[in-house]
Formats: sequence, C-alpha cells, structure tokens
Amino acid sequence: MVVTVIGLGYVGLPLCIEFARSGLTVVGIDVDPERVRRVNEGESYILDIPDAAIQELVRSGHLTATTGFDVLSTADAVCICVPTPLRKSQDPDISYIVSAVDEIQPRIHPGMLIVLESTTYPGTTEELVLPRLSESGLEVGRDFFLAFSPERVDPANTRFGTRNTPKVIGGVTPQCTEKATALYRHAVDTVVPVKSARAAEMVKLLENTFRAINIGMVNELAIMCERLGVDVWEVIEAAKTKPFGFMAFYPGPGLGGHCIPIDPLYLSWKLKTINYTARFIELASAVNSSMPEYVVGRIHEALDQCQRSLKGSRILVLGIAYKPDVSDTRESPALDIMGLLQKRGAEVSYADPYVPHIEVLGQRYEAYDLSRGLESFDCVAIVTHHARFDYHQIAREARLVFDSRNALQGVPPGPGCRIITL
Ligand code: SAJ
Repeated sequence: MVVTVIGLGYVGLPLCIEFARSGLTVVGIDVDPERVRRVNEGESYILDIPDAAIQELVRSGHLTATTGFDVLSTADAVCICVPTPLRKSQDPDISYIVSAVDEIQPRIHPGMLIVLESTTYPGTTEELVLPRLSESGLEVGRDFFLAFSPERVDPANTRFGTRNTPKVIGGVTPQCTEKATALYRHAVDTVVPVKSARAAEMVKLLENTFRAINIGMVNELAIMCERLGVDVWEVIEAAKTKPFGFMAFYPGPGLGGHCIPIDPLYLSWKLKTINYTARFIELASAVNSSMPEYVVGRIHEALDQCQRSLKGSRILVLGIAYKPDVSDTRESPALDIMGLLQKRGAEVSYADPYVPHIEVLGQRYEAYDLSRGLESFDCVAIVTHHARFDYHQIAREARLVFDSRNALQGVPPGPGCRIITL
C-alpha cells in the first residue's frame, strides 16, 4: 500500500513516520524543497522527531519525500496536512487545502482514499473538497473514498504522540469511514469513528474552543480578582482541590499559538454564514485579545507607583514564544506586549532561550543575554515562563517584576525586588 502525505510539518511528518514504521510505503509531499531534501537526507526539522527515526525509514525505503504530486496517480491514499491560518480579515484561509485538492483531482483514480486532517470549519470536506474531487466523474463511497480526521498533535508533548493519541475519523459515507479507519489502524493505537466528516470537523473545534473559552473565562476572573483584592492564583489552586467537576485553566498575557486563538474563529465564521452569532467564542476572543493591553496597563501602574513613567523606562520581556518550552512565536501575546510598550515609548528588550531574534512593528530585536544581569531594567515582565529561566536570579537581580504567569510563586524576592503578579 502506498500512502502519501501532503504537508510535512509538525503534523504530516510524524504521521509519515508512523505509517512507514507500520511497513507501508510512504511518500511525503511538500512544496518546500528544503524540507524534502532534509527528509531524504534523514535530517529532522521537527522538535519531537530525532534524525535517527527518519534515517532508518529512508534507508529501508519505507519513506521518501518529493515536491512533485505525480505519485498521487498511483497512491492508494493521501492525507492532507496543510496549514489553515486566518486571513488579515480574520476570515478562514483555506487556500492551502484548495491547492492540495487541486493537485489531487486530476490524479484521482478508482480505490483512492483521501483524508483531510487540517483543522477547518464544519462542512469543508463535504461542501468544498467533495465537489472538486467529484468533477473527476468518479463517485464517492464507490470509486473513491473521502474522510476528515482532525490532527491532535501537541508539539513538545512527551507523553502523547501520533501513535498513542486516539484518532477521530468521519467519512462522507460509511464506506469512506471504514476505509479511513482501516488506514489509520496502521498508524495509531485507537481509532474513533464518527457518523460524518462534518461531525469529525466539529469534534476538533469543540476541543479547541473549549480551551479558548475557559482561558478567556479565567482571564476575566483574574481581572475581577485584582479589583476585589483577591489572589486569583490561590483561588484556582484551592478550586483544584475539588476532585470532580472542575478543570484548572490559568490566566496569562493572552492567547498564542496557531491552534487555540484561530480554530474557534473558523467555527464562529461558519455560523455567521448561516446567520448565527457564536457568542461565547466572540466574547472569549475579545477577552483573550484584550490581555496584552491589560498587562501593559498593569506594568504602567506598577511603574507609576515607583514614580517612574512608562515612557523612557527600560523594560525586559521574558519569554517570547507562545507557550513555555517551545520556540514557536506565532500569535504570541508577548509580541503584542512588546509592540504596545514600544508604542508607548518604553525602551523594550526581550530574552528567550528559544528565540534568538524577532521583529516587532518593523523593529528588529536580538535576544538579551541574561548573564549580563537584570539590574539595569526598570521592570522585568515574565510573559512566557520557560522552565530554563533562572527564577531565583530574576527575583534576586530585578528591581520590579510583573509576573503574568505566577512563575515566581514560592521564590523569595531579593532585598530590592518588588513582585507584582497578574
Ligand atoms: N494558555 C493560557 N492558560 C491556560 C492554557 C493555555 O493562557 O490555562 C495559553 C498558552 O500560554 C498559549 C495558548 O493559551 O498561549 C494556547 O496554549 P495551549 O496549552 O492550548 O497549547 P497549544 O496552542 O499548543 O494547543 C495544543 C492543542 N493541540 C491541538 O490542537 C492538536 C490543544 O488542543 C491541546 O489541548 C494543547 O496543545 C495542550 O493541551 O497542550
């Protein structure tokens, strides 16, 4: 059986590895020749995949990569793992899915299985992918098979990977579901068939909307607690002692990453096209995107209390990646915070062991070397709490810390250090 995967990113490449490890012949397709070269030379560019894992499968002939699409003409299956970002207008950008489907359509043949994995709004598989593939004259469920199966890859998660994360699969017809579950049984331990592609699309959006809304709720709770003079972190820790019916989320500087801030907007966009307003999604999105401004306001207040104005103050932002212990800065609220501080005239620097340099509002920044000490900063803002930071050094050397992650909990402040927590 020849399986092809379009898109060799943090979703597609691990999927190739699991299919190839099961003994299938796998051809990875990517538009980036550099990625294709690195796969064929056994060089990993994905944090969770060691070079050896690729080398072994390339050497055994189970895995190859190419920029060409002609292999689809003889492939038994193709999995589409391409990005689904938002446009500047905040509308879904499904152009990568369309490009992939347009490469498949002229190469579709009897018996072929097509599975879409990219996160998208409910209806994409049936309303957008199916018509294009049906232009071939072949009939879905009889001549070719089409399903949706959401990716559940969590970068840097050492416990759950492609193989041991249950895989939801929804076909356009029952035969499609059957074909797709048979394929995925090669790559994952547990498959979870659902009644339709639309249901499978919705499962993924429920998963990530659940997170975005709960994070929004706890961010608003943090704002409420600050006004009430209550320690939100203590409140959450105490609520966590409830052994049932509660799941802890934590306030922070906003919502980053290319999943959680974006996926729910795919759902609310789709509902708008059928005249429904997804109120929880829109409210959570408003609260989460207001957090960078809220953090800068709290820093401004803290400096005022030390008779310092924000303008001209030297501020160090600690942690630029969108979440701890990753290098990905996509949608990171830390970038918004730096931009807001820059606009208000502060002298901004950042430090992040995973991100050597960044550009914010057209200005390029090199990561600050923490071994130079923190004494020269008027305020140090902990925005992303990487495990690799030395929090005792921060509490010892900084004069003022705004801690948006409660990362200094239990760390005694140095004699001249004032710590304010979100
Ligand atoms: N965040 C908070 N408070 C929280 C949790 C997260 O402010 O309590 C922030 C993070 O700092 C980050 C953003 O939200 O900026 C998203 O964080 P995340 O923990 O949800 O991590 P992601 O974006 O990597 O989400 C992925 C998702 N995986 C997939 O989409 C396949 C998500 O479904 C996973 O649940 C999540 O990882 C995970 O659990 O780590």
